[in-house]
Amino acid sequence: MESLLKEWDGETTIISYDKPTGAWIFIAIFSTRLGPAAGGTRMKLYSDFQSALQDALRLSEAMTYKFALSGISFGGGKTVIAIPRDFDTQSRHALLRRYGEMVQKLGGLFYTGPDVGMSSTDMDIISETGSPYVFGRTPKSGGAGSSGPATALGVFSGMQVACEHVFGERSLNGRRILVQGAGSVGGALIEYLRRAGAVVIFSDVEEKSICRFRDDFSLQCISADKVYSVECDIFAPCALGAVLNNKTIPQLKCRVVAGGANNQLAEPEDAERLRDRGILYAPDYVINVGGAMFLIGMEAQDWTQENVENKVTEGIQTVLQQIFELAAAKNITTEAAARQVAENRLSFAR
Ligand code: PPY
Repeated sequence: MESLLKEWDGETTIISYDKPTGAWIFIAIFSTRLGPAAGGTRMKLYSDFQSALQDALRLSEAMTYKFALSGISFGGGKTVIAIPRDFDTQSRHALLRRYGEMVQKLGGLFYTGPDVGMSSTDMDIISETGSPYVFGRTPKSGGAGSSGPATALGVFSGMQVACEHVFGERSLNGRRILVQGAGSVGGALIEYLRRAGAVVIFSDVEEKSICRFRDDFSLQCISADKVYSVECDIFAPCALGAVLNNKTIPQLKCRVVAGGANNQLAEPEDAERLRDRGILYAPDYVINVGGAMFLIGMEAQDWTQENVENKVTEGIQTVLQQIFELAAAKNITTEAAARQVAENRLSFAR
């Protein structure tokens, strides 16, 4: 744990052990240079304490770049709630309320919202004690609801720019696109892609999503063991993190990776592995910012749905274009280019 924290370049990490449930809570605040830190709360089972902490630290850094690149005046943070193996779901409500109290005590240093393992209903509960520092409540409770469709719109828009860069045209018509994870982001993305005339194939482990897209939409469903080796134009990871690694990258048969999941690269070297294979990678924190823009825009900036859609589309396309051009001009990876643009904006704000 000591080395993880020593090597991390962020500002503050708050670690709390929730005795009644045995859950660990990590609130990582990477940067408040552009404003109070904001980022979702992720709740899941981790193999160990270290990997939970590491997830929080890395995700909070990505949030910092995400806001810097999208022009939203927030810093980057993230919470991981690592539940124990024998977690009693009955105790979930009380745990979320205690977590809300922690957020409340931070007094506006950190704002949160949903992430993996969290729903708008969970945000309602956290908000009972954590208000007004909670984004993404249900519309019934005054929130903007699910951010999945806005994230998907951003990924869709980013794919068009990636296609222009690689194939010379923005259109996704006829492109073969593999969506990994057909949940709230992947599912909405599939709908955008189908409307644009793309040939969509997908993979998922949830029976409900498989039934919906394979049986009702007649899409080809790829089994989990083949997902990295299927031939396609674009691979869109919309589920797990670390799916781009030294095992999977050599198998890929795509020209572009562009998806909604956070932390897609297992380690920094994977950006080079992708480039060496001639695959254009749209950095995750650039292309998946639509959800955060939606929640913050609708709930804190008085944007309309139409404002959100325009800003998500234009914002992501402009920045992504700039990053692809910089990467090509300087012969660096798109990940390095994104970092340069983000760091530049961060230092400018200082
Ligand atoms: C993410 O985009 O990864 C998030 O965590 C979304 C978010 C960001 C800020 C507030 C609420 C949710």
